[in-house]
Amino acid sequence: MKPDLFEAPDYYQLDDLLTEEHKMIRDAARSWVKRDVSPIIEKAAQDAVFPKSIIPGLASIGAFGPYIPEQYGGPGLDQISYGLIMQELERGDSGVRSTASVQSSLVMYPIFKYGTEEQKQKFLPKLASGEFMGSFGLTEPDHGSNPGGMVTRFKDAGDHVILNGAKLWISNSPFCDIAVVWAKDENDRIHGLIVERGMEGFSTPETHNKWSLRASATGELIFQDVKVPKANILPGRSGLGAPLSCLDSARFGIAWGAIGAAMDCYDTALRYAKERKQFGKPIAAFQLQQKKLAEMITEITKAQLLAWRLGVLREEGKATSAQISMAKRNNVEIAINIAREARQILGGMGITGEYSIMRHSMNLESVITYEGTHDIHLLITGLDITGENAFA
Ligand code: TGC
Ligand code: FAD
Repeated sequence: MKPDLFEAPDYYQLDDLLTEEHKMIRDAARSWVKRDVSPIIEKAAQDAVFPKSIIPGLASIGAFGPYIPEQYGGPGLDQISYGLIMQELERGDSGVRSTASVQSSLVMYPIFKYGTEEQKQKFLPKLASGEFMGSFGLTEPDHGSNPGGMVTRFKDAGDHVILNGAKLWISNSPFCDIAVVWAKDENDRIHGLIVERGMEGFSTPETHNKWSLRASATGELIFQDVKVPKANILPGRSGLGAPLSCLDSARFGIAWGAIGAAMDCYDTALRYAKERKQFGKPIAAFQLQQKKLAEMITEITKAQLLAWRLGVLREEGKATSAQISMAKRNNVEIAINIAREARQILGGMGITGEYSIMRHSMNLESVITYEGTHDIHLLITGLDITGENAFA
């Protein structure tokens, strides 16, 4: 793979909207990605392995639970810092951002928000340091967009419950130490349970043959009469709203992350277009290539503004789920379109692993599907503006 020469576009001087601390956190993440992710990520993706060697580095830049308070081992940062870290990670690879998103928003967040003090003390510091890695089990083989239909269940058995069922498409599952699993009780009420590796009847087979997110490990969570102590049930909230609130946090991170992938594709294509000559001049001099590049930077700038404003609203506790959906949907869509156009600017070279674009392009096919599909987010906006539910 070519050396990482990335220079971040900032067409509207959006850096002026950031504090010195934001810029420091972002730059630290950017340098770490250049040094520790870019040199190894192409091979990891080609080999379809998650590079576990980067786990301590992810922890060191505060990527595990950025907004978790220091008393629980987190760095206690604000929402924009969280977004900026996700942007830089996804600039490197969506799979790396995915691992951090799941750990932060889908494992640490529910424990922090809905867990007991004992659960927080037991799990959060180890998750923040990367000593423990977590996964989040919501999706099932027959219930993806409609998680409320889940059939994974648990029954009361004294001081513990007995859990049965299966989750599919679970990021980090093959190597997770714990899984935050959503399952129904005997009254059909959804609860979060912390299932620990080593519990009898719990297995995590890996899903192979992915053409997307190859540097992230995906698998199943299978529960066969697993005895889960009642002390591992998250007591703070039940019902579908509990896992969906975690998705709000993860979708917010993706709205920022997708900009990172888009920026990397744009930057690569711009540099290539200036250097590559055909018909005696740089291809950047042709109007058709300029149109592609000009549209890319316009869309990136709009996405940056959307993400920044959402970060402010979220920090103030005012962001709605529908606003988060709009940003996730828009920013992933512009990123996938930019990746496609950028690849064309590189001609044949665009399909090789010498450049990051094809990898981003394939990764974004997962990003546009997980955390709510493109269609589901459109329907969330539709419901919000019309008051009419078009899901079912
Ligand atoms: P609905 O009746 O609308 O809502 C049920 C209850 O939940 C509340 N609610 C929310 N609460 C917090 N945050 C949100 N975003 C919420 N959306 C809804 C709602 O108020 C209600 O509360 P209550 O108290 O009245 O019961 O539920 P529904 O069954 O009609 O479904 C709505 C729908 C389709 C929008 C929802 O199910 C959905 O978002 N589906 C998409 C599923 C999804 O996104 N799965 C993601 C799995 S995790 C993942 O992909 C990780 S990828 C790895 C990585 O991040 O990198
Ligand atoms: P389906 O729900 O079957 O959807 C199929 C198609 O139907 C889609 O185009 C969808 O938009 C459309 N559709 C569905 N309902 C409607 C409707 N009402 N109206 C119009 N169109 C509709 N899940 C987790 O719980 N944890 C994870 O860590 C996790 N990681 C993932 C990692 C990867 C790489 C991938 C690919 C997925 C991951 N997921 C995870 C699962 C992901 O959230 C689901 O794939 C996603 O929610 C869609 O569910 P589905 O694949 O079952 O598709």
